[in-house]
Amino acid sequence: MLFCCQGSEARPSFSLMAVPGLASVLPEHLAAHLDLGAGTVGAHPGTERFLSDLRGVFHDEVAYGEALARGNPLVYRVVGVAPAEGDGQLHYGLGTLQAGKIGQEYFLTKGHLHAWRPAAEVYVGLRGDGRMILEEEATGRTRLVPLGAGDVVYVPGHTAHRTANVGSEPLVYLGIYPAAAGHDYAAIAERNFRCCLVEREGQPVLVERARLVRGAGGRP
Ligand code: PAN
Ligand code: ZN
Repeated sequence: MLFCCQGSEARPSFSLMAVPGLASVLPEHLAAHLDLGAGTVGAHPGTERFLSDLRGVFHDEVAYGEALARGNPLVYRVVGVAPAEGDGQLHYGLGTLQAGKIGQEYFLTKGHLHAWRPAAEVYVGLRGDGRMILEEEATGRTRLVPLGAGDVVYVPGHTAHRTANVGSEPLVYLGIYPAAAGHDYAAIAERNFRCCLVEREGQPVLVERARLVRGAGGRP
């Protein structure tokens, strides 16, 4: 086995990622602590999405503009961890999605397809009350599934996915996916999801985007 040295510490080199077993992963990537309150995974850096990063995501552009004029809140944060690359390896991410709405539509993530379309993903809800919107790429067929504390969601390959917070506390969840999955945001940025998750009489309801009037508070 080859090692590279940093100071007195000998550690496996990333040039050995093809080596199977423990040597393929840096020791500090074998275990990490999730802080569900802070939304952190050890000291791994996160990506933050503010309301201004989500232009075009919400159907009610008037409500979006008004909300942005009032401030630019953090909507969600994702800490992605890539312990190893290569066939069979996994990556994971801890998501923390704030509670809120734009018009009648709940705060949600941008959503994406995996660049490697067959890549599936498992989500585990850790805190809060959320939903996942799953949309089959080829047909637009859509499913709404619960993602709250204790819920597990299986996202099949070839399926666009996004999370929404339908509660009043931050929604915290873990997503685990193949290292080779990659993230394709372009297709979603172009056409968005077919359905929106809006509040109707206090309940989250999935409504076809085409049936919602833009800028009219989400009413059909
Ligand atoms: C998740 C997502 C996370 C943020 O880790 O990346 O929920 O959503 P967006 O990536 O759509 O902004 C995942 O599905 N990874 O594959
Ligand atoms: Zn994903």
